Amino acid sequence: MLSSTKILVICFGLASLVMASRLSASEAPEADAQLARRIEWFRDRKFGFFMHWGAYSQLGCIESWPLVWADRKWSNPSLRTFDEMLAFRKKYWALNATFNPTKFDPQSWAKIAENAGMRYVMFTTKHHDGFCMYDTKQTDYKVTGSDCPWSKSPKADVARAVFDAFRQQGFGIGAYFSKADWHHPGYWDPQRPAIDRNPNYDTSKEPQRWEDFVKFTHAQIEELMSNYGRIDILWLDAGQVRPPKQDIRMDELAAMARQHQPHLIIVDRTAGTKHENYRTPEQEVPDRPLSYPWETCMTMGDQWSFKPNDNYKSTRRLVQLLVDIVAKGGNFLLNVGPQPDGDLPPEAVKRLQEIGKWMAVNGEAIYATRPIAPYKTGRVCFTSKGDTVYAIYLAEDSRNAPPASIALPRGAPRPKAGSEVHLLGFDGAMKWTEADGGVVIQLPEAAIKNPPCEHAWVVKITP
Ligand code: FHN
Repeated sequence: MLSSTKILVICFGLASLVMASRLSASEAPEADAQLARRIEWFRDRKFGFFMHWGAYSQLGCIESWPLVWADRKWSNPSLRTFDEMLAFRKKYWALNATFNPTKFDPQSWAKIAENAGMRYVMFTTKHHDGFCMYDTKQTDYKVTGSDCPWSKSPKADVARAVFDAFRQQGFGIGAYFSKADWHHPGYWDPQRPAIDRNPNYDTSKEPQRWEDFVKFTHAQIEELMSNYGRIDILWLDAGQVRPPKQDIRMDELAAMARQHQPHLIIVDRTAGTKHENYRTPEQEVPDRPLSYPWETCMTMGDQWSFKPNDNYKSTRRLVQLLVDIVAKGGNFLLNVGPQPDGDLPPEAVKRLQEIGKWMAVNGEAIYATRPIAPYKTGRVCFTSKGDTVYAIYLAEDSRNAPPASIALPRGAPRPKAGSEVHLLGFDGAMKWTEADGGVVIQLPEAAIKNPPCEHAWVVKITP
């Protein structure tokens, strides 16, 4: 009789293969197998560092969206007239002429992220505003452009500096790229009013204008796939860019990208096509495990880009989010917006350091684990690695030490005669007793008096 866990693992495996086959049905079977392997690589990494960094960081405003008249209520609420919008756009488009992050030190970013327990990075090579944080030959609106003060720096090609520094620390490398580009005349024609996030002309009536934009986009992706070393994930944002009105020819783009990067994971977000190799719930955690690979992307503060005095989530909240997501089989892509001077905000760094303390004790319950039913019961989340099970108790807000005991109810994974039961970060086996079809695990007095970590405590059950 197959246990519910084994049934789930088989279902997930089949779902992944279905996803892989849907992903690349038109390619050779080995391409499907390669992608399935890469998805498992991704799922093992669990915890990623997302950074939204661009010329907009100088304003401390939301990234790109303050440019959009139809979205001004949430992105630029002080605007009253379209003339004010045009004046704001003039100021925003000129931010490239003052971007000069003299404290930019990607090696220190990579060290901070590594110490936090993060294992892959996702960096904004170009957001919707079209400002390129890499040395593209397709436009002068770029950080290496002669009108940008930072272009004089040896680290002017910011994306290269970030990718090289994080790759040196053993990180997976993710390139965020916006398919929409509000600075390009093939998307927003500067001769016509731009009202919303979409092209401001009828692409079916001006096919050559749209074709110029498609070619520009493919050329930029080809630069990123050819000139920046090994890229593991191409994360394409701006889901409105899709057929029929905004057909960017994803089949062609994906085939080209994989010619340069054969192992590439492509995330054509919200497209629902074979080019969405994993799904990306944003600012939310699904309430149950999903039958396909997924990653929650979430801001540490209120917004993706740098915001002065941002309202960062507590370390306890962030640790417990990570546990909740991983127990449901997902990855956690946590975003911090670097400051315009190139430093990471100190309050964000403090949280990353504290998360790192927790991961140093409990990382084995996170990395390369897979879900196990019932995933979460009460305050206990479960992860598994082979026959080993981790029961992770999430501290109540008022609690700063492990509880005297942890109950694993009937049906939850449990120790059996001969199992070893340990608290991660604390030497010595723990005692457990049968209770109502489940078990109650007693925590040692010494561990309660001197907890191995804060925020969540991990019971490791080895058969
Ligand atoms: O519009 C973008 C937004 O600015 C940000 O980049 C997020 C990050 O996932 N993606 C889009 C909104 O879904």
